[in-house]
Amino acid sequence: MDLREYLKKAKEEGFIQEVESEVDWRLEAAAVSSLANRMGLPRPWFKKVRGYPEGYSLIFDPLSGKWERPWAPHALLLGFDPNIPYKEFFENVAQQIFLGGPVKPISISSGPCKEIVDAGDDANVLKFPFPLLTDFDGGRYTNYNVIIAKDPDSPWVNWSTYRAMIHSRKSIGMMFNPGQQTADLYYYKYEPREIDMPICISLGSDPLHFLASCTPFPAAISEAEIVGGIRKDPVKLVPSETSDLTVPADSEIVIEGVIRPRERADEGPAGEFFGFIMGPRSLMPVMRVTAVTHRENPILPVTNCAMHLSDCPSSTNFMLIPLFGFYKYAMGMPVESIRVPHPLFSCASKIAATNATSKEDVTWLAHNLWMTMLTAMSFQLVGIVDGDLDLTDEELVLEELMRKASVAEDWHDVGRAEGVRSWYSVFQTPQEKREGKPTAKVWIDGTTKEWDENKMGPKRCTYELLVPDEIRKRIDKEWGG
Ligand SMILES: Cc1cc2nc3c(=O)[nH]c(=O)nc-3n(C[C@H](O)[C@H](O)[C@H](O)COP(=O)(O)O)c2cc1C
Ligand SMILES: [Mn+2]
Repeated sequence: MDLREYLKKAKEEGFIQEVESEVDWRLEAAAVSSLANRMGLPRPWFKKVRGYPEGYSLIFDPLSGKWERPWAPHALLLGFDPNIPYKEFFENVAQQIFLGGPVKPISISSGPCKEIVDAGDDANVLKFPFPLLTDFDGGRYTNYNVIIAKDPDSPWVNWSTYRAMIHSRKSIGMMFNPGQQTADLYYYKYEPREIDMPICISLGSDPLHFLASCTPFPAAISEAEIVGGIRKDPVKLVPSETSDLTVPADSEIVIEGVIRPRERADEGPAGEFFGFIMGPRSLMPVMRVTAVTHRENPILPVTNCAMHLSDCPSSTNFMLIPLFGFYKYAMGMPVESIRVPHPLFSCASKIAATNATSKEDVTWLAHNLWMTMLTAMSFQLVGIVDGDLDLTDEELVLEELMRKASVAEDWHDVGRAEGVRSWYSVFQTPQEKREGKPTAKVWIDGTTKEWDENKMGPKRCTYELLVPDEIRKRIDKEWGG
């Protein structure tokens, strides 16, 4: 499925709406999209951007949907009924990844992304309406991207999503954080060897490419092969114009270039999905643009991540799918479902449902849930609840965590003394980071495995349980229930 096909379906489902009135890429487009994010309204697809030709459009957060069911657009994208229950969707995709196996991409000679080719002097990224998202941002950004780079020592091609700031027609500041895979290919391989790193930014191919690119799969795993496995259909790649890299044939826009050794320029700050402006402005590697290719009437995707329900928290939730599959299918852990319940906590919290029956198993699961870089860096709460709980019932989940768990027994401090102190530790201000203040993280055991109903009464107070049948019937009749 390409972006256009998805947008057509998403429009029918009410996830997006076309906006014909002209909008300014300077803050105005993002402001309108913020309101749509806040209210869970269809996300705007701006068809006319000031100063840009007819047909150059800008789509915000195409995969966010409504607050109650933010996974529905993902389900639509993957060919499920968008009304599919969360747990079923989640489990299905995990099975496709872990039981279906990877499918290698295929190379074809050309595709829609080559409809217009601008190389050399003609290459100009300002041809596209990259928006200025917040009043604090250091520049115009691309963040809804698939960044393609190759390991110089093996056939591995990595796809990743990093924010990148447009400097000028042919220069882009890449946010390369050490520890991230393409960043590491540059810092540990290309730069020490004093060679240029070829790089491509693909924008607006199948949105599943984006979801795979922002999911932290292990090094040497090909995101393109994962996508092929989920789709049961190989990704189609075409050669880039100026390097050996291949790019998704269905991309709306491809920006090609190189990152030279020892070159740095400004990047940041930018509004981030943790809910604050992440800076400071710092020196980051620079992509020198060598070519730009695109479809006729290119659609530029972007996420407005600093506030509310954007594609950032929804993709963060997607990232848990392979983790869940790993726990369940590779390690046989008793985990039923995992969710970032963003209507409650945005990206700061992960909740897992488990049928574990011992304190040890719950602890084992909780500790494993911290063991991904993204969680260690940017989450501050892991909650564990009973396996029969529906994690999309946020009110119930919160009740379980806040009322069933004892602060003395079930709240566990993680790493207060040894907390991660990278600049990625989002719950520290820049000042606190400089001063080396520790982070605090907590996990809560909200499971009721030790709850003895004979002694303590029912575990959960529901209307159905507390109000006898005959009274309920009478209420229904007399009070119009
Ligand atoms: C919209 C968006 C923007 C992101 N920007 C960055 C970024 O600027 N730097 C970064 O290190 N990770 C960023 N991430 C997270 C990475 O995409 C994620 O960690 C992914 O695993 C990186 O790919 P890699 O594992 O192949 O390095 C972003 C994620 C999303 C959804
Ligand atoms: Mn990767």
